[in-house]
Amino acid sequence: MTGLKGALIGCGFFAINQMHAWNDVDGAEIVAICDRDPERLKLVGDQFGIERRYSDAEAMFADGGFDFFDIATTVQSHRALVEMAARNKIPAICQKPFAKTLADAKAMVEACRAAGVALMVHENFRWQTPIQAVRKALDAGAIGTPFWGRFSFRSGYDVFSGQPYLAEGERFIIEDLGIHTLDIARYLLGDVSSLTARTKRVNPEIKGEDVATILLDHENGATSVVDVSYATKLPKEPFPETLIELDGSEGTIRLSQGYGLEITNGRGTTVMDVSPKLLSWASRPWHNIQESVYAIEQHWVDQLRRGAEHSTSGADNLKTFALVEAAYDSAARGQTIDVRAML
Ligand code: NAD
Ligand code: 89V
Repeated sequence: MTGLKGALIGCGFFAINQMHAWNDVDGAEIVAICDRDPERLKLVGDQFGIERRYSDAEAMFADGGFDFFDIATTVQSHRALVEMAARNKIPAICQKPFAKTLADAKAMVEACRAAGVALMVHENFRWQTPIQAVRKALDAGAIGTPFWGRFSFRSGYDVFSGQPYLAEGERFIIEDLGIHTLDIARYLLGDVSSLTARTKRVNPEIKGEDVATILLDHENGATSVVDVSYATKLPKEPFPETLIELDGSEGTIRLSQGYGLEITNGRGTTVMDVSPKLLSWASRPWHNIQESVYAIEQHWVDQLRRGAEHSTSGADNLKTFALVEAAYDSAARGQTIDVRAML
């Protein structure tokens, strides 16, 4: 079967990972790229040998010749670009955060639904090898029915050196990183009915919050805590690991720093190494995220070919995005937010 041809827009910091991963994906290749910054366009075009280069997305669509659109720009342009894909009847992948507001995100999902094209949000953290291992253990019933969880990402890593824009927004850690942690909580413990959040800014050099603690009530009755921080200096830097604790009716799961997975139940305790692979183009400590980029891109191609829904479809991601908005709202008002009422 011939491979799918893709066009990527946004040749910035993270797109390098996306381009490397597309080279590894079975059944797809990138044939055109677009960036309004000529230096980034040249750098990525030359590095990955892409001849078709554009500074304007409309011009790229006018020339056509691609089967899907991979949006790797920052959030400001996401709605316009997803709607452009829908108008042109081209399936699209959109980086997180999906949109600036939940209302925009809903409009983007509706535009693609009405056009009959697939829309997937590049919410890659659930595709990380250690997270998949936890999901597999839960699905196998290793701890019975989970009733409590903690999803924790605490770090002192200088994330601003690679992504300087993160220091400039009114919103920071929940919108950029907590969005992944909230998605993992949903992926492992199910959808959320209400939440309560508290935030703080510790680093005086940035505008937004760099610490957040969020209490989630899941629809199935489980309770969990999502806690994220970029103001936590530890003896051994854990970036970019998500640490997990799950208690269930028949046992416990612990995913600890260094990618150790410990499962305890009536049969005793098993310990596994669930480290991600170091792909040929990857580098530590980012290899965990880089491998998940490859995994989500392969999933995009496989589901598109089957005509099946994507794990992080636009519709699915509305339920994660609502948690981000609810967390900011809860922290601002000091109240518990009814998430179901937002959807
Ligand atoms: P960046 O600023 O380095 O790159 C964005 C690029 O898009 C820039 O080169 C810019 O010139 C270009 N661009 C923006 N709007 C454009 C438009 N309308 N037309 C053409 N070009 C345009 O940003 P980044 O750090 O690469 O982040 C991009 C997105 O990826 C963000 O939404 C970010 O949150 C997300 N991200 C995701 C992960 C992950 O693990 N999923 C990791 C890092 C970043
Ligand atoms: O996923 C992200 O958007 C990145 C990082 C993992 C560094 O927070 O900003």
